[in-house]
Amino acid sequence: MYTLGIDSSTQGVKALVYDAEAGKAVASASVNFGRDLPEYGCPDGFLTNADAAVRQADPVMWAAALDMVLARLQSQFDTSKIDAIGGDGQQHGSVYLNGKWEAALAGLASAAQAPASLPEALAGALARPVAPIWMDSSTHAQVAALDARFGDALRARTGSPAIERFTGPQIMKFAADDPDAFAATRRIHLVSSFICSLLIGADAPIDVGDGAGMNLLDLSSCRWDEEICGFISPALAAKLPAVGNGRAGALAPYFAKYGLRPGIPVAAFTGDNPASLVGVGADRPGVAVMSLGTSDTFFAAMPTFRTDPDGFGHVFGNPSGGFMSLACFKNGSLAREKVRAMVGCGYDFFDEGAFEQAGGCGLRAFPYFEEEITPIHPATGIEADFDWNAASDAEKVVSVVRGQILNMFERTRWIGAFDVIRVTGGASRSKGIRDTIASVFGAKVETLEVPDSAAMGGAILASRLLAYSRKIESQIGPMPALRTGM
Ligand code: XUL
Repeated sequence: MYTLGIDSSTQGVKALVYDAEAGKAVASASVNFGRDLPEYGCPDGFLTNADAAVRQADPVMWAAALDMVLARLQSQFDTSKIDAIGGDGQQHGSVYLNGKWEAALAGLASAAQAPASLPEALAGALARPVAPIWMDSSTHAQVAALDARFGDALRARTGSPAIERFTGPQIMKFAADDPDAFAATRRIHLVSSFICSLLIGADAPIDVGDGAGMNLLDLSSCRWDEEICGFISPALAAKLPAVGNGRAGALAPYFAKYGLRPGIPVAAFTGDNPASLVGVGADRPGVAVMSLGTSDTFFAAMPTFRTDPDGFGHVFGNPSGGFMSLACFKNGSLAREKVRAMVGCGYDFFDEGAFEQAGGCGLRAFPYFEEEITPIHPATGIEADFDWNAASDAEKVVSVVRGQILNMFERTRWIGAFDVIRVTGGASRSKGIRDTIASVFGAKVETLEVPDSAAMGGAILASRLLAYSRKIESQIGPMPALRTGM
């Protein structure tokens, strides 16, 4: 049984084929927005904007990347062998579709009138040409309004306080800034449910893992919170898709051009972090995961609902049932890349050499190139507690990594103490970073052979869906109950 996991992330899209019997990936393909789709003007995954708080992407680029990654996959794997599809998207980002969206989906679902490409299918169907992504922090006013109205109840109901990048405040800002375009919006999707909708040629549900990143979902009932939605806009509820995990629909005929079999089941897509939780095998309590990507995230499965008393962390749905905790640090890999460019060194030095030279220096520096979210801190550049300019290259590298990991330790104590931390994402290749994590957290650090943990999680969710529908549940453990809401 082969399943496909698709990860639509900040900087690109990955497609991974998973052999469920062997429990491993057998093929993969990727597309990088900056390198492969430069015509969309998003070298790091977002459009340049004079306002550093505004981070938006072109959703058509995500669709074009889906076409491209499936074509690439087809050139190296017999895609007709794939039996089910699952996947994920970068969290919080939102796509605004108008009245033509339904026809666009119908085109993908019809073998007769299939469009030439996904961007062609989407032509004229966007109510808003841009999609705000998780890096956006331009919604201070909306966060303040939600705080004033709901206070702690927001955290108790949705798992997070009002947060700038979360979709609810983003929708509220759009409704205020462009009421006409908001009125023309028929459907609002997350990145995950948008990609899943294209695949099934119908509106896909928003899953509980990703839906929890909106400030709109009541986690106890898994339904949209009518009061919060109504406060954001009385017109909002009708624009949201259903909430639901499990099967989203069947693969649309359009995708036959990539050798895939139309009709195979597609699981509801989730957020990249909930997908990674599944992909690294940490969807049962006991193990924490550190994902070192564009953002650095720290998360773990959580059996009982508990929120961060300091208000920086979040609770999301765990696609395997129950909840997961998460803390997200915006200055992750892009910040490390900036420091590497400042020092002018290669990965050998950044990942290991610097730590051999200055590992015990005890210095700390915090890289605030982007406005930080955990904790909230303005984009001030490097903040060091020593003379940065007089420091050696090795001290610069080591102090920044130490600063990042110490901050992570401090801000994740509410989640609990862990004996084992599984490290994933590009930067997990660095021995220096792994050793720093082990000493700061006092934990055993495990790396995984799964570099694409989110895509892997999507593929695993697809394989569970398939196994469930084939009634072999007893061989793989219980499937989470299907949860659907408004
Ligand atoms: C999580 C978050 C990021 C994005 C992109 O809250 O904002 O981790 O999911 O990876």
